[in-house]
Amino acid sequence: MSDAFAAVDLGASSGRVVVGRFHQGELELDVVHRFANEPVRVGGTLHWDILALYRGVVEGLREAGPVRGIGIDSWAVDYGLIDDDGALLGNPVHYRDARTDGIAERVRDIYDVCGLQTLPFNTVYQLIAAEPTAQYAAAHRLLLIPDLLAYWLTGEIGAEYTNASTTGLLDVRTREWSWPLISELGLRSTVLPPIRHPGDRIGLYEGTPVIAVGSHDTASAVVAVPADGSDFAYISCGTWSLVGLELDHPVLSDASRAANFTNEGGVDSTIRYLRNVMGLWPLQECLREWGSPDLPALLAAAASKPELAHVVDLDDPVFLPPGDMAGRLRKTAGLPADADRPTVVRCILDSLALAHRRAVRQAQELAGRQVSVVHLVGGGARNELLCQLTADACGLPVLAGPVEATAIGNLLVQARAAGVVEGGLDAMRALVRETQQIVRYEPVVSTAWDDAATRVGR
Ligand code: ADP
Ligand code: LRH
Repeated sequence: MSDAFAAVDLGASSGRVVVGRFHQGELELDVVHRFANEPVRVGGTLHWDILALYRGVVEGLREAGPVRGIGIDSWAVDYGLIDDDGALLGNPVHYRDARTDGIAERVRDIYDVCGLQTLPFNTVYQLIAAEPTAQYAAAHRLLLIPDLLAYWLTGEIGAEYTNASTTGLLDVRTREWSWPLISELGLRSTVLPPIRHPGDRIGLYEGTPVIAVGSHDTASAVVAVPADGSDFAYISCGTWSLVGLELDHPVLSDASRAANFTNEGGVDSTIRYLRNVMGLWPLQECLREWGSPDLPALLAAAASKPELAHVVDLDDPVFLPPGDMAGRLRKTAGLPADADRPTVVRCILDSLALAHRRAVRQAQELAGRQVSVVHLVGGGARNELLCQLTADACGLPVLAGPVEATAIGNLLVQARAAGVVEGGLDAMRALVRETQQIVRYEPVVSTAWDDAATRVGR
């Protein structure tokens, strides 16, 4: 088994189990299992297919063979409720479901407590939506998605800190559940399990230790940003683009609140100061509608379209829910109904690069920090056009990769807990730099990006 560990990484678009082997300063990755993550609409509500995901996890762990540890991460904010017997109450609801529409507007501003960007689907708003239901009344515990899967594997209950920091119910200063806020909102404190931290041992699955990692996928991705030093911005680019900086302390100023920047908890007591940008979700949705055409061919065709001819403000919540994405884009961008697919794709990528630029600039202003490079990790690092456009838009070099940063961050935290890797974030990042492929994109500076920013009014 040598020094092998298994990372279970569930993204909103797919799941995978990755085995990482650490040997004499090398890290060899093997994606042993990939599986689809396909939400299901039942009775008007959009759900995750949690049992299909669990099957993918178990099959992947079987493929992984003997390992020294297992770590689980997934997208944030969503949860399952279990009853007194430990049985799951209903299928976890997808954060893009409409049940939280209008809830955030009804609740007092809680930025001073949790330091989070107001997103309609933050757990706190989902719980307020669920509060009148029989299911919530019957709930014994709330388990965030990675904690639910870890519970099924080990029988142990807990709430991993980095993911708990996305709920809106954690106090950003004390890093504990905010009991006063929970009671003020009329939520039941007993459903929230004790907090555990990356590196803690959760329990055993068939004799193998399950280790808490940065179970929020973005927290694990940030661990594996191959930065040298601290003057970098990161973009964790997949279904979402999480764009920001790594800080020692939260920024809770009025300007930060107004710009809707978030202070999420990171590995090793860092703060992930970032903004959720719509990411590759609009592209994913268009591809789904179009019957999954070949992506590289479509991107090549989009690359030959004129730059910045059509841009939209991708942060507009109109793009949040699933369905008829190309139609919404054409309408917002003022594109003719018969605009071809490469034109729509080009509009998405130009607009995404513009949104990246805005968030990178705002993060620096709000945190009072200057960066010299932008690291782009996740599936988006495979999109050469997007990486180049992001460099051009930001006027900064983009270092793209690793694609599987989240799984690598997950593996590194486990390996460190087992004593196989030593040191802090700097040491872990040096290992990523030395062992993974990273591509550099130099910016082509142009005032066209300033004009485009003016056109979308941001
Ligand atoms: P998540 O973790 O949110 O599910 P990923 O980090 O796996 O997302 O990234 C998925 C995205 O990666 C897809 O939406 C797609 O746009 C991009 N991607 C995947 N493969 C390619 C490819 N061959 N070329 C360009 N982009 C790709
Ligand atoms: C990315 C992510 C992001 C959250 C969103 C719900 O996968 O975890 O950090 O805001 O999903």
